[in-house]
Amino acid sequence: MLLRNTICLVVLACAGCHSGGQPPESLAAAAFPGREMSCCPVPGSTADMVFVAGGTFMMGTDEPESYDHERPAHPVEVDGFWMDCTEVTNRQFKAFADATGYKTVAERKPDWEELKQQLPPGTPEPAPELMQPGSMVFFMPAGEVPMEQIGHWWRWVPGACWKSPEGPGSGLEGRWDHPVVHIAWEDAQAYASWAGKRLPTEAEWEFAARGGLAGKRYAWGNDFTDNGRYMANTWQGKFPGINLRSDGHNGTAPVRSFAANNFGLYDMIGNVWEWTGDWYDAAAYRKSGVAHLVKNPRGPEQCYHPGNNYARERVTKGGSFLCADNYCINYRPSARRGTAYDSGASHIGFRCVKDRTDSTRVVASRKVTDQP
Ligand SMILES: [Ca+2]
Ligand SMILES: [Ca+2]
Repeated sequence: MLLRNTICLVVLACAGCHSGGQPPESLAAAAFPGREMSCCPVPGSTADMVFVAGGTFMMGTDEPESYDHERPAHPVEVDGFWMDCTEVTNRQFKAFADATGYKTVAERKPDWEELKQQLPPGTPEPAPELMQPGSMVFFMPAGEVPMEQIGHWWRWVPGACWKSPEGPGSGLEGRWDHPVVHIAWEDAQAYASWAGKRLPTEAEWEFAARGGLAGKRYAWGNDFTDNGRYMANTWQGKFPGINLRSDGHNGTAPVRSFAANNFGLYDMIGNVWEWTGDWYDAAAYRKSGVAHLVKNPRGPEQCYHPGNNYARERVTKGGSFLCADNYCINYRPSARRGTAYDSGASHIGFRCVKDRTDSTRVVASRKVTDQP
C-alpha cells in the first residue's frame, strides 16, 4: 500500500528523479463527439452528472480469480443518487482551487505528528530536509525489477502535486481533461463539499460501476475487450517495465476516451483509482451479518488492514492505468483497495455523488430513461 509516511522514511532517497512519459493529447472530443463537458463545475449543480436509480445487487464476488477481500458476494441495497459522469478533471479541480485557494495535502509540508500516527511507536522522525511537500510518482523502470519492492517504480518526488504531476517542471498542458491526480482523501472531501456533493460509499460506487449487469466480471460484461476494442484504460504488457499501450494510452487518458457503461458513467474502471467515503476493512465481507440484505451500508467503523495495526486507509475502487494482468487485477467492479487517507499518487483521483432531493425526482426518472 502506498503511504505518505512510508515515503518519507523509505523512498525519499529517490527525490529528483526524472519525469515519466507524458500522456497523449486530449482525445475525448474525437472519441465521443457531442459529449462535451461543462467548462467549470457549478457548486450545487447536477450538470455532468447522471441519476443512478437505486436497487439491490450482489456486492463483491465469488469468482476464484479475485482477491480475498472481495469475497464473498453479498446482497446490498442502495437508494438512488446522482453521480459525476466522469472522474473529476484537472480543469474542474483548478476551478475549485482558484475559487477557494485550497492547498492539497501534497502541497503542504508533512506534519510529523500526523505521520507518526500511522507508524509503530519509536519510529524516528525523518530529517527536516526530507519533510517537504510532495507526492508519489510512477516511473517506468528499464527492464525487469523485483516485484516485491515498489520503490523500483514509485518514487517520492518533492514538489509533485496535482498541477505538477511529475514534479517541478511538469504541468497540465494537454491534460486539462485528464483526471486530476495526487489527490488525498481529504482533498477529495474538500472538493466535494465545495461542489455541494459528497464522496460515494463503496456500495454506491460498485452499484454504479456494474451498470445494472448482474454478476459480470467487468463493468461491460465478462470479456475484457469487446471484439478487440478496449473498454478501459489499463496496462497492457508486463508491468512495470513493458507498457504496450494497446489501449492507446501510456498514462492517464482524457475522461470519456472509452465507452460509458450502461448508466452513462465513464472510466469507472481504469484510468485512475477513485476514493470512496468508506474506511477499508479487509475482512468486512466475511463478518457475520453480510449474508443478509444490508441497505445503504456506509462501511466499517474503523480501518482493518491485516499486518498493519496503524493503517488508516479508505477504500479506493476501479483500478487505474497501472493495473495489469500480471500484477494488479483490479479493473473490475468488485475490486477494492485500502489507501492511506493522506496519500495521493500518480494514479489516484475521484468523482462525486449527490443525494437525490424531491425536486430532482422528475428529472431523475427522465435521465434514467435516457440511458443508452
Ligand atoms: Ca493504458
Ligand atoms: Ca476510474
